[in-house]
Amino acid sequence: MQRIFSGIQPSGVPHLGNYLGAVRNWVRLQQDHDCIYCVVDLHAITVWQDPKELANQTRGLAAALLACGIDPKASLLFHQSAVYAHLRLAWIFNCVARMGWLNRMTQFKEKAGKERENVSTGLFTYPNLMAADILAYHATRVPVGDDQRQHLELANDIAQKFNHDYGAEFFPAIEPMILGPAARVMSLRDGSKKMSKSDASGQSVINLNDDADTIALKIRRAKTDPEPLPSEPAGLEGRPEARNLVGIYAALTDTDHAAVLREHGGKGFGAFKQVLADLLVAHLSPIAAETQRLLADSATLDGILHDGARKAEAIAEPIVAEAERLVGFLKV
Ligand code: AQP
Repeated sequence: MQRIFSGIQPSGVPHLGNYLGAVRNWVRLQQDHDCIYCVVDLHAITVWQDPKELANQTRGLAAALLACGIDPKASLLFHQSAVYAHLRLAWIFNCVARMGWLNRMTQFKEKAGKERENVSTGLFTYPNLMAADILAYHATRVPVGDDQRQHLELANDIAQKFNHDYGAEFFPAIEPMILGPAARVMSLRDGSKKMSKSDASGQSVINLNDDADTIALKIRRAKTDPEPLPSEPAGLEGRPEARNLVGIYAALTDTDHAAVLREHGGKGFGAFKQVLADLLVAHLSPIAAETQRLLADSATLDGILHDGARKAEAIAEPIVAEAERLVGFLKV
C-alpha cells in the first residue's frame, strides 16, 4: 500500500475549503492507503496564535477530523509538535533548500504581502518543514488542495538535492493528489481569493461548526452576479463567484460542473442558493454535532492523539536517524 501524508493547521476553525479540498478525500483514501494525518501546530505558529487558544484549536481540529470520518484504527492521527523527528529533518532541509527556491513561493508572497520585513522567518521556511513532514515517513502521495501544488514541487526539489548532495537514493519522489471539482474553494465574498481560516471577513467562510441558520445566511449573502446560471461550463468563464458556488454543489453531490448546470442552468441565484444551502446543512450539521460530542470527552481525544504520535514516531525515527547519518552527524 502506498503511504500518504497530509496535514492541516490548527490556525482557526476548519472550513468548507479544508473539507472539500482535503479532508473529505483523506477519509476516502483510508480504504486503500497507509494514511498518516497530522494536525500541524508547528506550521500554525508561523503566524501569531494565542497561546491560550492553540491547544484547544488543536483538539478542536482533531475532533473535527474524527467527526469527518478519519478512523484512528485505520490511519494515524496526531499533532506535529509531539513528534520531534519533524523538527530534526526540517533543520536539515533548511540547509538543503535554497533562498531562491523559497523566494518563488506564492503562498509566502500572498501571506506576507506588504509586511514582508515583519513576518516570521518560520513563514518563509514553512515549505521546508512541510517537506520534512512528508519525507520523515517516506510518504509518496500527498492529498492536498490545489493551493499546495507549488510546495510539493519544492519538496521534490529538496528531496532530489539531498539525494544528490549526500550521494544516496534516500528520499522518494512525492506525487500530489489534487482531487475533485472543489480542489480550490473560493471566498464567498471574492471569487478570486481562496476561502481561508485567517480571512478577516467571517462572512466569506463556511466553518465546519456553523449552524444551519448561519450557513443559510452566508450562502444568501454570497457575492454573485445578476445573470442566471448558464447551462454549460463555458458560460462560467469570467464569473468566478458563480463558478465557485457551482463547484461547491458539484463536490457535495459527487458530480461535476456540467452535471450541475444541466440540472440548474437557467435558474436565478436566489433559487440555486436555497438548494445549495440545504445541501450544505445536510452535509455539515452531523459533522458539527459529532465534533461537539468528541470534544466533551477530551481524555479520549487526547489518548487518540497520544497513541497516534507514538506510532508516528516509531515510523519516522529510523528514517530521520538515517538522514542524520548520511549528513555525517556524530552518533555516540
Ligand atoms: N480554499 C480551499 N480550497 C481547497 N482546499 C483548501 N485547503 C485550504 N484552503 C482550501 C486545503 O486544506 C488543507 C489544509 O490546509 P491548512 O489549514 O493547513 O492551510 P491553508 O491552506 O493555509 O488553509 P487556510 O484555511 O488558508 O489557513 P490559514 O488561513 O491559517 O493559512 C490543505 O490540503 C489545503 O490545500
